[in-house]
Amino acid sequence: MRRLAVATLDANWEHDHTVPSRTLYPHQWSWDSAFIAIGWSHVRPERAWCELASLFRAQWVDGRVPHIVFNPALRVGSYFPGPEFWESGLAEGAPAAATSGLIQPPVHAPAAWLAYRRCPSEQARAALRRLYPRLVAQQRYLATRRDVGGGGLACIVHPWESGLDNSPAWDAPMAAVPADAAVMRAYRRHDTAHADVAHRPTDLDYARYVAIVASYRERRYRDDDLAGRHPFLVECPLVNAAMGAAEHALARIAPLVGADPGPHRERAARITEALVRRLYDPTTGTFHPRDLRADRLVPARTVLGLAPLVLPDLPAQQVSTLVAEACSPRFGLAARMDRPLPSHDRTAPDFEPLRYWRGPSWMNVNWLVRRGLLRHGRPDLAAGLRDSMIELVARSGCHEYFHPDTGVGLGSPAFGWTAALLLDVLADDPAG
Ligand code: 2M8
Repeated sequence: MRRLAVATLDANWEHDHTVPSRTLYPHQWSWDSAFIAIGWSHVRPERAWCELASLFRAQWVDGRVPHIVFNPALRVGSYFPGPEFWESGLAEGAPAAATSGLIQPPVHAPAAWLAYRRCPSEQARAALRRLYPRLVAQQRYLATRRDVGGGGLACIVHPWESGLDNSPAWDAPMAAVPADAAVMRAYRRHDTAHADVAHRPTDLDYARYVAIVASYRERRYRDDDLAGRHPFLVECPLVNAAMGAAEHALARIAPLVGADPGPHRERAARITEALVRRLYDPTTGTFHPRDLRADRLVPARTVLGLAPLVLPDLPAQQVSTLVAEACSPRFGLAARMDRPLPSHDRTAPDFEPLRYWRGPSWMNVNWLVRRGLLRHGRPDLAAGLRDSMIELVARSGCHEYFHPDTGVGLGSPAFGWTAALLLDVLADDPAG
């Protein structure tokens, strides 16, 4: 399995970064690169640092780390929406490279910390030193420019920013975005040429994705006047849990680079407090996204709600209700389990086992939940999850996502973060 994982990463390596998939996603993606760096740290640590460095070279002046960095060597049309759609070059503070204008969950600081822990060396420390101010700027961007709700959390302006593009969590806020599926006749989707249409977001989803980007692009991706104007403004539990976990990781990195860990610890505590205050629903016992435009919590119970488990300072009460939620028939976590957690509540009427983030199992969110379980003293459940993750890839290969019941591989068959995180769980460092 290790050989398969390394071969998958090697095949996706592209001079200074790793593509998520040669066919579906041939450029560099932000949170993919973070997960992939963790995988590289087990086999070729220099590539882990190169991966993170190439991504952060495309950081914007305001601190945002773009969710896609385009490879200029690829032909027009190799991905939709491509650089000609984003027009990042027209925005103030954008880098020389063509990028998107959106972010993804900030899982990079923990990735850098893990890469260092897996293979500490002078070169690794020097790489951390270069990365640290950029990681701090990334956090500052999220905590200031994106605190549209004013409650101490970052808000996402597009479902793509969550990484869980068509999660049922976005159905209610997306329904308010005016769009007509016919808009997509003007564009050519690239994904459906490489993956089954029934396993991907719909044309109506895409019409809305395009409309939301158009609204942000029109103002050159400025964040100063989002409230009241932008069609999608949501506080996501995963993005904010990642932001809190990043402060914890920065507190561990700081002493290594001669910086003060204190402010990171303080910010981490404030983020955890804000998450519980704004996104936790005591009646469901889980976290929900907050739709800022409608000013309410989105009722869907998706795997996003379990993400705050990654916070080491999550209060015991929330830890215990999240573990209960994960162990319920909705997600099926157990010390002995057949399949990893699905991306959506199995018992919900809108659970779709084949359609992308509406049901299938994904390695990265399972990996995050596993780390949370280890943090919070549940090695029994973490072991069950680990076994199920390994078994899934052993049977089906390094697919992008998997049928949550049969384990059949879906999407790209040679997917970067599946390979990378497989390497990490195989190495099994419970101290993380
Ligand atoms: C998927 O998202 C992209 C848009 O960013 C797409 O559907 O084309 C998501 O699964 C996202 O989480 C992931 O980072 C990206 C590349 O793997 O693909």
